[in-house]
Amino acid sequence: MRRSKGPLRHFPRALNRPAQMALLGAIRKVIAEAPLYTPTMPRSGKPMSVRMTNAGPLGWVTDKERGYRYQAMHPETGKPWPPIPPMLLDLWTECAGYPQPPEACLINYYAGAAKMGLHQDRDEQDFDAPVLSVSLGDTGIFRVGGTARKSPTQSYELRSGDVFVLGGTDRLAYHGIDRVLPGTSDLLEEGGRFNLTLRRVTKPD
Ligand code: MD3
Ligand code: FE
Repeated sequence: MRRSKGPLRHFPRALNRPAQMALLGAIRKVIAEAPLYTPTMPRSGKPMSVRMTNAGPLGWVTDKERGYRYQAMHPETGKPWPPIPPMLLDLWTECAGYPQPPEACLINYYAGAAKMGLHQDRDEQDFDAPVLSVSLGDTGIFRVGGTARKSPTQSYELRSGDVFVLGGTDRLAYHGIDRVLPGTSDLLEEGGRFNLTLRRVTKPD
């Protein structure tokens, strides 16, 4: 059994269908300005199977030469990231329990066999702030462990409209997406899964 030192909170179907459709519309507008791109791993240059973009003052990016980092510009267009959709800022206010607004919204898109290996999110300066995740589209099999790579893990199905908040010591838990179950949602006409994560990056002073 995994021991959660918490708080890790799952809000199944926090967003109803109309809210999911509205959020999807907002995300499509972000992607029209800041297209999904294929990130590459530091040093190896191996492409990730997940495509990404961001909204907000800062965005998480990675490439072979400069590795994992936050930056204000899209790596391919050189333009600033579009603003975080107001719906997501409202969701943060309701669910995150953190006084400052998020600075980054990472948008992950999983098509086909895309997955994300077990990792920790530690490119932020502020680990006191939680990470808030929203899933849209096909169900993702999410695995979360402890703060050591070898800790036992627990799996959750992240369905369309689910909100997950990771705070406290779980903020540094290893986690990943084993796979996405095709045909489990009709929200996206093209199929696949979007995951949006809202994050603080800098330490508030
Ligand atoms: C647990 N994304 O973008 S979201 C990521 O579904 C990422 O795309 C996954 O892991 C996805 O870094 C999982 C749920 C999540 C997000 C952040 C976390 C779980 C987390 C941070 C710490 C611990
Ligand atoms: Fe992560």
